Amino acid sequence: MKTTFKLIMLLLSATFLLSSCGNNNGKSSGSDGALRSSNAEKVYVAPGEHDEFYAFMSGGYSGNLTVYGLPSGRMFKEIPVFSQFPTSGYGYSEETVPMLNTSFGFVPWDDSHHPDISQTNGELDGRWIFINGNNTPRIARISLKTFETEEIIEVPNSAGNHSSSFVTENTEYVVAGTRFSIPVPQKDMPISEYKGNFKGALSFIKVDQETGRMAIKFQVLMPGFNYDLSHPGRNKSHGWFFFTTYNTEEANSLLEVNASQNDKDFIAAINWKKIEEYVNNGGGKIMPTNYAHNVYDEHSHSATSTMIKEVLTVDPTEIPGAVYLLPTPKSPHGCDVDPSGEYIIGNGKLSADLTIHSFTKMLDAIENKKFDGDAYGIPILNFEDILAGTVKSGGLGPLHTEFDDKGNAYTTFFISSEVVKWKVGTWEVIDRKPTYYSVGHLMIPGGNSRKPFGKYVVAMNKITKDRYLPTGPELEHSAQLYDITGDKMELIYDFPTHGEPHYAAAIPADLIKDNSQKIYRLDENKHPYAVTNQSDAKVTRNGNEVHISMSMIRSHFTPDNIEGIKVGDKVYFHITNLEQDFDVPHGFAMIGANTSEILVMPGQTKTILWEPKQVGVWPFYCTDFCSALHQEMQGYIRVSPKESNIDLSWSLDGE
Ligand code: K7E
Ligand code: CUA
Repeated sequence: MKTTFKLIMLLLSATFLLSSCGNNNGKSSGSDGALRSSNAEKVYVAPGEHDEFYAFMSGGYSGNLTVYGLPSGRMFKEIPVFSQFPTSGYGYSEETVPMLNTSFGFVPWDDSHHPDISQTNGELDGRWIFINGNNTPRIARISLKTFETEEIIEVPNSAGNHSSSFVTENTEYVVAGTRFSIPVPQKDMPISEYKGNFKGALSFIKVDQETGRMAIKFQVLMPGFNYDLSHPGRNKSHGWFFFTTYNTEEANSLLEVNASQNDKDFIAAINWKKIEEYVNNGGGKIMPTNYAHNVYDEHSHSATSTMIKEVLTVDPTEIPGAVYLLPTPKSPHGCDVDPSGEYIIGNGKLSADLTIHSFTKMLDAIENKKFDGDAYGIPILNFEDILAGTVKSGGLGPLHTEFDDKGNAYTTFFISSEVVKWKVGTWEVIDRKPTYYSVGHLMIPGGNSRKPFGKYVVAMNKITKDRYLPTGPELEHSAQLYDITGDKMELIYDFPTHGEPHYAAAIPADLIKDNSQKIYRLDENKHPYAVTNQSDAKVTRNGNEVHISMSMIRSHFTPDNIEGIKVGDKVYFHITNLEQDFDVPHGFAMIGANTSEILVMPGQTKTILWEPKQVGVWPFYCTDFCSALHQEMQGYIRVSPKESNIDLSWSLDGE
């Protein structure tokens, strides 16, 4: 790094130090080192240079996924997933409306918590990223080539799709577990009869290795607990999946008291390979149901939604050896598996300690049939038989754990607001650092795989308060970046995040950036209304439906004058961007349209519906500043009364 830059950073940080004197709310003591110039260098990515990692942060109640660079904390993109997004027209354009179809109809929002990047042999492979929709249970798959949502599958028999979406180590499955148990199938019954009658469905969704297409292979119908989080076994425990449960009391009211009665709840260990074998041999029961499967095609630039009418369910008690319950104190939240696959960590959120189960001991106990009773026919193992160790941390409210590549684990503590670093195997606490404030998940690039990249940990905090300039009562959440290359963690940066990121997933940029798509090729455009040559632009009428096949290029629309439209028409603008250069989108906006604008990428076709309500001559324009003559990129539509007999006509420059 240039010495002048070092000098500037030194001066800057010195002023920073001075100006924060007496105004540090005890949050920036010298010991955390965050104000040292060497730390400024660690996060500084010079103009024109690129970050080392992509970080994908769940959008929480924004329903989307945001992309950041690490270490800079710069936000690159918001990828619309479950929510309508006027920035691109996602969920407004005719082509993308089907993506948000569900068995409840069009649902333009969700609550997304846990992104997970596809893996091969337990290592991140950069093909896709999956994320869950919590509220109206759905799983989405996003291409890491186009950074667009390619597929959304609804999950039937589920409610509060929270222990989702995590992938097995060759992306054989993406797994989705229900948080709320419900009647399966749904029916009208008294809520007070919950206990013993509701079920918790754990869904195993098969992923096609070529196309990424998802299909629900089977659902395991578990007892009516709450299934909170999950993680796959890996390495030696590949073939198993682990789910934390709470409310094993099966309370249906005032859960804060009634679901905290049992000293221990469970981690459910699911041998999915065994169940897969069982269903491949004809096991399981087909249940009628109804759920949406929505797929976006990158060549027709269009999505289709198909309703699927049945799902294969399995009763775990009918498959010997398929499911066991591991007692875990105390209302566990996070459920994490170390890179070796040997240790399963339960973060009892009402406990101070972490419980670590041993996979080897679990298998021994199963083999020797050392059970401590059962729950609805599912064997419960003995806590002591499977315990690998306990981390006595002294923290409060453990939530989530991630791993580095040096045999360390990092756990967040919500109540005591800190990240605690501990040694896997000896369970000793090595370091602890405060977070500002009240951390939920944390994330290490690849920290949920066989091969973590242990350079940074990102803490995702729930409370922001005084970390940034105030923006009224509503503040964005705050992420904090720690350098974890040394023995002690060092807080090096804060950056605001959008929505409420719960979990995140990050990957070295090298595994993605060279595959990133730059344009859509016009010669591959299969959209039925595509105009690949501007002389093909046309307007057709079919009753009161008018289809305008329009093209756009710097800096005009073809056509840009259209007459013969009438009040009461349904006017579809199908617009193709003829550009074939990277990063030259054009937008399209029509006065009075009850949708959003659309942003059309080079080579792409998008459609927006406009229903003219008033007679007159109405303008449209390009929304993206695309050239020096962007303001000239406009046109007019003449709208005549319903009964008028003006013929359809269209032109560009009188032609
Ligand atoms: Cu802990 Cu939804 Cu993973 Cu939030 S969850 S923190
Ligand atoms: Cu095209 Cu502005």
